[in-house]
Parts: sequence; structure tokens; C-alpha cells
Amino acid sequence: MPQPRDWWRDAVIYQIYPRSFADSDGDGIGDLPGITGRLDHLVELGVDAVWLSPFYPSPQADAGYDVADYRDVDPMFGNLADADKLIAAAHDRDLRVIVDLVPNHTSNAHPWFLAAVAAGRGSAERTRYVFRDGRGPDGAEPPNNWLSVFGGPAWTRVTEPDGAPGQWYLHLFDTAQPDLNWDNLEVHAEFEATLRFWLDRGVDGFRVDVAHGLIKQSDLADWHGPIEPLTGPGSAGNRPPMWDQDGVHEVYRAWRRLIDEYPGERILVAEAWVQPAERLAAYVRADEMHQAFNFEYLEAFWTAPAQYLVISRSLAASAAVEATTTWVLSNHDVLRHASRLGLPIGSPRPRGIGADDPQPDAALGLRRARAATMLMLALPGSAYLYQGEELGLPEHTTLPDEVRQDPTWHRSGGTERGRDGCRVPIPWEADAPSYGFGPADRAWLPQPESWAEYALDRQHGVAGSTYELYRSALALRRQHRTGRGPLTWERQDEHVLAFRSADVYVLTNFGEEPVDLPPDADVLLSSSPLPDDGRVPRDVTVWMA
Ligand code: TEU
Repeated sequence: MPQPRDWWRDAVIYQIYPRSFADSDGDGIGDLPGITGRLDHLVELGVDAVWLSPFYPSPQADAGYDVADYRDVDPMFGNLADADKLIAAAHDRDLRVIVDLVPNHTSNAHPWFLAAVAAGRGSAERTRYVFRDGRGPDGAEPPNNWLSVFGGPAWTRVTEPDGAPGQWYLHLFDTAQPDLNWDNLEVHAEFEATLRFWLDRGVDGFRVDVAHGLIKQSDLADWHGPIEPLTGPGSAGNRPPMWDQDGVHEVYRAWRRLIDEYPGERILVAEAWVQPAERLAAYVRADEMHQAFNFEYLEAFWTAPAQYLVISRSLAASAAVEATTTWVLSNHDVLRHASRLGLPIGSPRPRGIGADDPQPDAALGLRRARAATMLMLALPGSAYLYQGEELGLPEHTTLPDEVRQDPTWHRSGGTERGRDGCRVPIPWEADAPSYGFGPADRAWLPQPESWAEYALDRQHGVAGSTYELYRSALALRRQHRTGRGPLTWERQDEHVLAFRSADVYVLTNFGEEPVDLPPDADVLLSSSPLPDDGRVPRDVTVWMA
């Protein structure tokens, strides 16, 4: 395949959530052959690469982010030969393949963890994880006060081999996801072997899960601030003891040296909920990772000043380290942006929505989502799309609670609905069983009836559909190389943002009053139809030559 230098700097990368993309065998769960069978959709859409969420052997306590074997495929998703076929089929189509690496924790079914529990206190096996004695007279209290991101304590007590209540192990996420101890060199060696395993099979890079979490402050001091990564105070000295410790950067420098041994510019992408932008930029210094997800951008409110601030700060922070910014609006952890943007501006991002909760305005959300996506795709840098957003797919906001699978729902005692609503299998064909997700009328999470209208076959070739809008925007982005910039601001005020990116003039109107186009503007594309007077209405982005 062609090897242009720095391909990743402006790449559009499409996230596939394997269990919900395409089901080839009718068990209601997506799989690798299903993905291979649908690759032509991604070629037609016009993306450069795919990122696959985990498909490794796993008890699926956290939808595969609890990995029991880093170098195999869960039978639910296929086998290693299927992975090889998928990589080859993608490369045949000039699509690059990025896989997910989960180094902060393993599954509690990983052989290392089973051995650690069995080997007992003081064993070498326990030093691969973070085992500690409890506090209190009989060690019945957790070693510190840390909370899990998913709710409840971040510690679980084990029973020792002799049957006595024993030590506690740290898990920043679910109890089924014990944190690894990155002070142990065996852990480094194991992950380097895993990197090589997948690099040798031809993958083009790794999305590194919880990249900001690997190293903990060595004293495991109590922490009284918020546990949610991006909400923590950003100033050095007062950083949460479990996130964004300086030691993580040594790990990524070593990985960078390792992947640079391989031809073809393979990349590392940090999933790091870190702020401010300058701290995040440290992950993408020249000798570290290539990209880091810009979650501050994802979290920014839909107003001209908020968008201006986050865009300009992100560009400045990445420019300072000669990296590119990586824009993202949706993924498998957050409310889909077609629904998020249909909530009142300024409301905090809900962690899932249930039938009894206030419902987003679907039409407004979609209108804004289309405008937001066109704004994003004009920005210099790389952009990530999440499967289904090209269909304008909303969050499933009325899932019955009894089908929810996200551990957040259970661990928070039902106070957080969790992330299942953005993980529902996507619709391909309006009139087929499971909307064409698979051959059977089964899907591991139920699809709402309203999804027929979002199915690909209802939008394909239909002028004005969200799918055709994405396709046109991606084609224009490629043609004009807006991902390479540079960006120069033309207007930024209370209601309007306008900038030039490469040779495209981009304008988004966030305000109530329609806005005039510049004289002689040649409209290339607009996120919603423009009225006859040619003025730009509210919540519309226009690209002009
Ligand atoms: O997410 C890390 C993470 O911090 C998220 O849990 C985030 O805080 C939350 O979802 C926001 O609502 C990664 C994966 O993307 C996620 O799916 C996993 O559950 C998590 O790591 C544990 O592996």
C-alpha cells in the first residue's frame, strides 16, 4: 500500500465497535468476518483508517476492555485467521488498521491475575498488580479512599489461598479489571511482546486505552478530588495521584522506539482524559505518541466562544510540540453527538439517558451534529468518526434498564445509566431483520424501531441525507486538504465563527440571526439546506471556495 509521510497527520479514522458493527453468523453480536464483509462501505464513505475496539479473549465484564489474552481473538468475534483476513482486506482497499491496546489493567481472568491470587501475599506474582494490605485492625478497610471510575471503591479484597480474608487489589475501573503495576519490568516486557505480535501481523497502530493511568503516585495517597479524569484540577502539584503522572511518558518513549523499527509509519494514539491542552500535548511530543484524543473539544459547549476557545487552544498546544490535533465528537463511551447537541446548551454531559430522563430534541440535535461534524472536518489535524454517526444515528435513550450491560449502571447503583445507548448495533437495511446488522433478528442490545429511517439503504444516494453529507464532506476534505490547514480566523464573535482552512472558507452560525455569506462566495457544501436568500441560518456550517 502507498506510504505517504505523516499519513496520520490529517487522517480520518473510523472507530468500529466490533460487537455492534456487523454480525456475520447471526448470534446477535458483531464479529470480525462481519467487519470484513462491510469494508467497502468505509471505502465509499471515504475514510483513511479504522480503529477496532477490543476483540481479544475476554469475559466481557467491560465489553472487552477486560482482556484475558492480548494475543488472540475471542471466539465470539472469530479467530486469528479472521483478524489476518480483515487486516489484509483493509490493506487491499488502502485502509489502515489500528487496534486497541489495554495496558492499564487486565481481566481478572488473565492467567497473571489468577496466578497472583493463588500465589498469595509477598509473591512475585502479586507484584505484577497493585496488591496492598487493608487499613484498620484486621485489614478490613481498603488501603486508600480511591473510587472506581465506574462507581464504588477502587479496591477489592481477595481471599488468600488458606481461606483467610486477604489483601486488596486496585482497580480504577471494574472489579474485573485489576490495575497492572508498571513499576514491574515484566509488565513492560509483556506489552512490548504484544505490540510486536500485532505489528508482525500488519496492524498500522494502536489506540492506547487509559494512557494517562498506568503510573500511580507511589505513596497511593488518599485523594479527595473528583475521580473522573477530565474534571480533575489541571495544575501540576495538585494532580490526582492516579492520573497523568509524569512516569507514563517513559513508557510511550520506549514504545515509540519499538514501533519505529517497523516500516510504514505505524502510530500510537493516546486515550488520555487529561487537561489542560498543554498536559495532553506532552503525550504527542516528537519521541512519544503520534496522536491524543482531544476530549476537551468533545466536551466543549455548542457556542461560538466555547468552540473558538477550545479550537484555538488545541491548535496552539499541539503546534508547540509540532504535533497535530486529533478531533473527536463521538465514541463508545459518550452520548452520541446527535443526541448530546439536542440537550439544552450548557447542561453537563449526561452519562447515559433513560426513558424517564429528559429527552434530547432529536431534530435540533441532528441539525447541530451535522454542523459540528462539518466544522470538525474542516479543521487541520486528524478526525475520528464513530460508527453510525455517518447515519446521523442518535443515542438509544429509552433502553429498558434490564438489558443494560455497562458496569457503570450496576456499580453506580443505577444512578448512572451508562454507555449502552451509544453501543447499540447499527442499522444497514431498513427492511431486513436486525436492520441488516446480521442475518438473524437478534442484536445484543435492542435496536429502537425508529432506526429504520436511519438505515444506510434509506440514505444511500439520497441527496441531503446525513450519509451523503458525510461522503461529500470527506471527499471535499481530501480534495482541498483541509486537514493540513493552515487555519486562519476570519471572524469570531458571540454568534459566528469563520476561518480559512487550506483554500476553503468555513463559517458556522451559532446565533439566532441569519448571517450573510461573503460576496462572491461559491458554496461547496452546507450542513443543512440554505434558504433562497442564501443567508446562513442558525446551527449551520458552510464550506465555500
Ligand atoms: O475509557 C477510559 C475512561 O476514562 C472512560 O471510562 C471515561 O472516563 C468514561 O467512559 C466517560 O464516560 C476506556 C475505554 O474507552 C472504556 O470503554 C473502558 O470502559 C475503560 O477505558 C476501561 O478500560
